[in-house]
Amino acid sequence: MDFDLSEELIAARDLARDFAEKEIAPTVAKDDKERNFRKDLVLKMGELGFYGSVIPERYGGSHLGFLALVLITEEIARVHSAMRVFINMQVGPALALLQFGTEEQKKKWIPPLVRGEGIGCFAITEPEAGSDVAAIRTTAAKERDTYLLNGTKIFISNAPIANNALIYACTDRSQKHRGLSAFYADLNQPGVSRQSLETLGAHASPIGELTFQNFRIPAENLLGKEGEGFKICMWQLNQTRLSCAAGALGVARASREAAVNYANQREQFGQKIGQFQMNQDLIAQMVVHEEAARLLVYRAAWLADQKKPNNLEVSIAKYAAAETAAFAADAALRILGAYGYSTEFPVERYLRDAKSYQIVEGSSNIQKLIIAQDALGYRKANR
Ligand code: GRA
Repeated sequence: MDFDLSEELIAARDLARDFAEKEIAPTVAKDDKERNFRKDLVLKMGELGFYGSVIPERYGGSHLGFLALVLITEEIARVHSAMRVFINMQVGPALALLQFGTEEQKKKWIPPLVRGEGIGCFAITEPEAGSDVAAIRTTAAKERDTYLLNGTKIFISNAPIANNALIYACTDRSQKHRGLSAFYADLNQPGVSRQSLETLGAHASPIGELTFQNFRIPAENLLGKEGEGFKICMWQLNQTRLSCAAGALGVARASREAAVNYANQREQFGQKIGQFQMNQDLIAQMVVHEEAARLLVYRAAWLADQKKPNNLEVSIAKYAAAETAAFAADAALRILGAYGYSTEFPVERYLRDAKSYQIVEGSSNIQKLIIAQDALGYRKANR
């Protein structure tokens, strides 16, 4: 077992840290408050290679691997959780294309995603299909050389601004999950309408609805075969869950750092509040949960880099990191008291952003279901 990071990985991590501290941090409070979409920063992250670490060089990536992806994501999320969502929106579709696309599809769509020029998203969730992916109702009817899409997707990150989308829709409703198919589509076409939504956290990450009304997609945009959509979706979620777990880790770390800094400065009853054991209890728990989550996230990424199955390990990592982020942000707020509750300081943002990790990319309950069913021998997670 080797816990050392290679020089290459350290360089990737430090580049992301430096970028986050110098370019994201100065305006984070304003961007959060004003719900700003920072296209300039999204593009810069592309220029710096943050979307290409798991993509081969021939499609514009650096092929550094999944460990690089999680290191970069953690650094970005530590400074502004909303900004790490863009990494997931570029990397998720790019990886699905890489795994299931034709050579033509890969050449056409992956390089713009890696550069951050073609802003991506993935459209799974619907008003009646959240945790239950097989309940997707959006239809894709084949008409000669096109598919006609009808339906509504909701809570789609990047929906208000994305150029392209990886869309999951039913090509055969009677086949339930086996009747789902995946499509890669240009969203700037007739038949697509967008509606922004406001959420508790991740304010600088636009989110919304996508409604398709006779939205025509060329048949060549089908990813994989008809009926493979559920399989592609589960595969894709396994990648994007990992990236999301790394984001949660960043929020947990930011919360712990804020709590420690404050506890070392603030004096009450004649001493630094770090001297009080009730605060030490919270800080010790934050440290332990964060370290445990980090090891789990790194292990899941390492398995991906070894090309070994990691669905179970990703679910464990995502669950641990999401719960850790929520715990750590809450604990930081308790330690900072009114300064934590105040919108003048970042801890209330950590708490708002942390809550998203218990919901997105498969809620904590869905991860527990996957983990417990594997442990009980009902359904293997790694298959
Ligand atoms: O028997 P079969 O041949 O029909 O195959 C079954 C199974 O073997 C079938 O699918 C297969 N399968 C898989 N194959 C490969 C299932 N899981 C996998 C896998 N991992 N790899 C049906 O399987 P099933 O277990 O009976 O399916 P189910 O009970 O209908 O659903 C399973 C489950 C609950 C895990 C699934 O629906 C799920 O993961 N739900 C959570 C949905 C989710 O994560 N949504 C995320 C939305 S996107 C998002 O949040 C964006 C956030 C952006 C950001 O912040 O980063």
